[in-house]
Amino acid sequence: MALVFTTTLLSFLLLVSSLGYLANAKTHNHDFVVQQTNIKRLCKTHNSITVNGQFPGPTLEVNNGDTLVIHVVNKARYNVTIHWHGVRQITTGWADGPEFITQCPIRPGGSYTYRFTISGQEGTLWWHAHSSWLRATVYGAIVIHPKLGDSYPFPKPKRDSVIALGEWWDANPIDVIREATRTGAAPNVSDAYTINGQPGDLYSCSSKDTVIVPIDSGETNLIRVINAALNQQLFFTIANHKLTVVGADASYVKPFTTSVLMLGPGQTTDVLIKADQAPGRYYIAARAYASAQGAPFDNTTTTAILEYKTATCTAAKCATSKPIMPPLPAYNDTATATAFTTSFRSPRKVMVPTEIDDSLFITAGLGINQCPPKTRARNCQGPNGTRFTASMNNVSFVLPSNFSLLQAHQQRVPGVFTTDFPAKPPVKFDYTGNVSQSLWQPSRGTKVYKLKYGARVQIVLQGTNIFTAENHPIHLHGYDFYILAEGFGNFNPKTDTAKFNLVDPPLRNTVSLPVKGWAVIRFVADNPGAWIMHCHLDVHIGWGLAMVFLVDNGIGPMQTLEKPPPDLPVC
Ligand SMILES: *[C@@H]1O[C@H](CO)[C@@H](O)[C@H](O)[C@H]1NC(C)=O
Ligand SMILES: *[C@@H]1O[C@H](CO)[C@@H](O)[C@H](O)[C@H]1NC(C)=O
Ligand SMILES: *[C@@H]1O[C@H](CO)[C@@H](O)[C@H](O)[C@H]1NC(C)=O
Ligand SMILES: *[C@@H]1O[C@H](CO)[C@@H](O)[C@H](O)[C@H]1NC(C)=O
Ligand SMILES: *[C@@H]1O[C@H](CO)[C@@H](O)[C@H](O)[C@H]1NC(C)=O
Ligand SMILES: *[C@@H]1O[C@H](CO)[C@@H](O)[C@H](O)[C@H]1NC(C)=O
Ligand SMILES: *[C@@H]1O[C@H](CO)[C@@H](O)[C@H](O)[C@H]1NC(C)=O
Ligand SMILES: *[C@@H]1O[C@H](CO)[C@@H](O)[C@H](O)[C@H]1NC(C)=O
Ligand SMILES: [Cu+2]
Repeated sequence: MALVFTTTLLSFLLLVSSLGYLANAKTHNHDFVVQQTNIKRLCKTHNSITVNGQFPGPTLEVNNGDTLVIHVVNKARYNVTIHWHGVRQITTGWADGPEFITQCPIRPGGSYTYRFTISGQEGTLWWHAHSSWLRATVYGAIVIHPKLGDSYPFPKPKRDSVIALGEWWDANPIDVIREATRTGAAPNVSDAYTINGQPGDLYSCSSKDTVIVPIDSGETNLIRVINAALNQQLFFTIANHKLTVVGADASYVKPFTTSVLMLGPGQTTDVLIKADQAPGRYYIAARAYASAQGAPFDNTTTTAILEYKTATCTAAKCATSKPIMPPLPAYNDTATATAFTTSFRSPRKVMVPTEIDDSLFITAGLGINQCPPKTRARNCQGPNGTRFTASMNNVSFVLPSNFSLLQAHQQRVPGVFTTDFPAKPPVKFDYTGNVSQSLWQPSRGTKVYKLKYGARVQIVLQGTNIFTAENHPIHLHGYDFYILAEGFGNFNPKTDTAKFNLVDPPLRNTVSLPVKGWAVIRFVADNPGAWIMHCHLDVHIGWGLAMVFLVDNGIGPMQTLEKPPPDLPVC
């Protein structure tokens, strides 16, 4: 009797509290009009693609638990889709956004409404176009505050600022990628990096628009850093100020203090900054972490200004002073990048899957395709008359063109993909040694790896030295994963398994795969759908550095992919 009473009371209390929670959760409606907009940067005006004429696009500000309904209208001349980077999209896979994976593109003149709920995520995420190179100008922040009534796991910051790092071409980015696709060569590198869309004082015609980040003496502020650059890992620092990292990819982390951050494209890092310096102006700066030896990269530096708004620091005294410039690590400073990426821990002990159902070993790296005889030389401008490519487990991923993978999966359309993505490399070799050129040419395919609902998955990601080794920011859609360990050289199960952090590993959606190294991640496949895992350098995804997990439905509506929305774009 007593037990029955207790459980009834308990479920009543649970019902009341979940109703209370539902009452607090809000639905935010937004219209995103993708359109051409004149934007002047580096002394020249370009007709760029933006959302609502804004660059960067609008910031979406929500509380954990809220629902977003975003009506996207495509008034531009390109196909477009929007991806909500890092949002788990549990059972709402149709709203994830990568073109030809979860939907066909929204064609010029078309529209699509994305509906999804933010659940259990707090911190900073972002949204961006997931079609060709449109995300160069089509991106914005997603700021997720704690649920109403909940607090941050640190004292409430006085101010909250977003810093989105971007990459600017003094050209149409779509022309840049189309030219590279035609020639087979690497695409032109960018001409500037940007902070909230502005290159800053070190570039021509830019100083008058340099972004100012306000701070007042004594206060502690939250800065949400997003790497929205297309193709470049970036170091980030603020002159004379320590940064206390408190979150990444919309999960809190055990706080640690550093003077420099390194973010791969796709990653976010939330930091607290205390105004404990003499009132004045301090540069916020970012420039490349370029891990590939000898490859060209944009070696410029973007800046914004951290400006004290103190009474004693009036316009006359401070606002005209030259900001202090911080030192930045050398472009190839892998030691600093590694010291940073290995400092992350979850705030407390977490439930890491210990038994594994699907154990994968996936190589990730570049390749080159020999040009078949009779191919025109102008289409073979890669190294020594080849074309650049890239692969995972020697499969260079090819996007379908007549169905999205999720549609093909759901409607059982044959001939769109095969389910034979290999769980291990087809050939074992010294991945980080001097790789024989006979192994440099991957095969092509639209191959997926099937997972049962609830499967516990481990992936050893292994970088290769094929053509050139480099750091790859590997991003998984639909999931956050624990990063158990990372290291250099070839992963060795005999010695490296002992290094796994099974206690408090960080939870991320993008892992920085070390140059000539490996990383191990684990997740539970508790979200049905078609989820792409890819390098977040757009130049590499275009070359095929991607694969897709197809995750089955489980039991009941909470474990089943919703029906496709009626306005889902079809090919
Ligand atoms: C790429 O760079 C080359 C060399 O500077 C230039 O001639 C070409 O026009 C650029 N391509 C695009 C699409 O901007
Ligand atoms: C950037 O690279 C160019 C050549 O591409 C070189 O002339 C210049 O000195 C480099 N700048 C820096 C700051 O390294
Ligand atoms: C980094 O680059 C400098 C020259 O710019 C070179 O002397 C040094 O050996 C490089 N370090 C590494 C680790 O590649
Ligand atoms: C290109 O050719 C040169 C000379 O034959 C050779 O030394 C080099 O290894 C080749 N590079 C590639 C990427 O094939
Ligand atoms: C979709 O495209 C693939 C590859 O071009 C082709 O093999 C398949 O038959 C097409 N499927 C349908 C239903 O048109
Ligand atoms: C890599 O192997 C090739 C072919 O075996 C050889 O020609 C080359 O010298 C080697 N390079 C290095 C750096 O060992
Ligand atoms: C990849 O597959 C191609 C084609 O089958 C083969 O020539 C090449 O050696 C393979 N490379 C690796 C690294 O497995
Ligand atoms: C735009 O998307 C459609 C499918 O919806 C596709 O057939 C077409 O090739 C795409 N256009 C470009 C330029 O990619
Ligand atoms: Cu990559």
